[in-house]
Amino acid sequence: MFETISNSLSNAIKKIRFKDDEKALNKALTELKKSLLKADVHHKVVKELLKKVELDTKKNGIGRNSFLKALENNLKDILEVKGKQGFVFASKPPTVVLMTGLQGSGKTTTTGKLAYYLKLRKKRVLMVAADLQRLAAVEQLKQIGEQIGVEVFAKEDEKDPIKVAKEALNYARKNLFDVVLIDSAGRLAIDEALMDELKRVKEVSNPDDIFYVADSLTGQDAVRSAAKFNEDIGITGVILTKFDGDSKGGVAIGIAHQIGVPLRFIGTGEKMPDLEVFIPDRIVNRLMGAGDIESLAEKTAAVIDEKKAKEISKKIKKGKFNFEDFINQLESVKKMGNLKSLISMIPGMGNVANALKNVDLENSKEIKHIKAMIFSMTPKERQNPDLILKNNSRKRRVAKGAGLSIQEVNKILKQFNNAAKFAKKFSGKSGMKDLQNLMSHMKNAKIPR
Ligand SMILES: Nc1nc2c(ncn2[C@@H]2O[C@H](COP(=O)(O)OP(=O)(O)OP(=O)(O)O)[C@@H](O)[C@H]2O)c(=O)[nH]1
Ligand SMILES: [Mg+2]
Repeated sequence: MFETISNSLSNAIKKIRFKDDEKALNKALTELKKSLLKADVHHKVVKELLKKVELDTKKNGIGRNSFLKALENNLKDILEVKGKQGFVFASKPPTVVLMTGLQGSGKTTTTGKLAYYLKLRKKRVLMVAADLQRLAAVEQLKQIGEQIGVEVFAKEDEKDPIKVAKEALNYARKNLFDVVLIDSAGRLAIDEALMDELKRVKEVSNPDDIFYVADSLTGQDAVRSAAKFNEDIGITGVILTKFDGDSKGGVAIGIAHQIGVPLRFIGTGEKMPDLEVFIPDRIVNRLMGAGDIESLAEKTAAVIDEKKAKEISKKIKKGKFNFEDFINQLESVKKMGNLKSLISMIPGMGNVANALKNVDLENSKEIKHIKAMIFSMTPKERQNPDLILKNNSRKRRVAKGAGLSIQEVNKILKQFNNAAKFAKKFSGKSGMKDLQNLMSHMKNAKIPR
């Protein structure tokens, strides 16, 4: 998510050679400035940050460590503003959230992503279709609701979003929902009619949070429009979307500081799991190249059922991992979102994440072939890959069903067999130890100095 900034920062840091003199410090500051501006951080924010880093470094004695410490502390200061972090539940349910933003910024998609995020955390969520401007808006939200299994409150033939919001809240209270997410209408630009409508929806729904959803690709325009929304209706959080695109990331560094409202979430793709909480401490770790094990652990904990995980690891140990397990595991990984953003949370893996930019786990040719093959198998065959391995007529049937050649099927079977063997070996005593060692290293990973 922050590979560009993180990489240019680490390049800047690498170039810094301190010999306790001011000339070296100035050079380091110039490098830092270049990398931040290149990442599109607003120039005023850069100036302020540099000044503080300079002062702090001098105060603690010019040196590489004091420079890095000063950078870390002041980055945290810039990212942290007064307000909530991540999703915060009201003391009395339902927690009501109003989603606002300009047209096409990603409000409806993000409403779905938040609902999915909360559903994985076992919350009962109601999404409210209060965008009655665009013809297909209600339908879009309904489709998302169906896809993630979250109820949508919609009123056919109703033209007044205020009425819809009101009724939705009554419905949510009566039916004991934990969270109500209200999707609102966007406009091409800020206009009175939009603000009036939002003010009235706000009045009737009395939201615990008002999120401003902004397209990170619009750069400083996102900051300006967020400031205007804050002035007019008062927002309590920003969500930046489309971070997976060409966004250089700088908006995320400056926006909270620039408008005085915390950045709460970041959208990193079009799919429902592609949402990340924005927690300043963790982001600074990522920026400084130390990864973000906490977020990674949270993400995996939310989608992996511990009991199932144990069953699978037992099977692996016995060498009994089969195609059915494979499909199930693939589904779990899909729930966690795009591979790139997951890998970038591992310390020191920023570059690997960059290399994976275009890897799509779901749609890669290999995975498609394997899936097609598995879906052409009988349940018995899925549970026991050997059945196909040793029987040519089964092999031919599966190949035909999957639209693959016998050679391709043979290759996949062989790969699967090797992978299962490898997994078995790795799950043995020494393998586990290696893994544990690796995990403890990752947990204790320090910012490289
Ligand atoms: N790549 C990427 N695309 C996104 C992201 N969030 C939203 N989109 C896409 O942006 C487009 C607009 O998203 P919507 O959720 O419909 O936006 P909206 O703000 O509800 O739009 P209106 O209701 O017309 O105002 C869709 O094609 C989404 O798939 C994201 O984080 N990454
Ligand atoms: Mg919408």
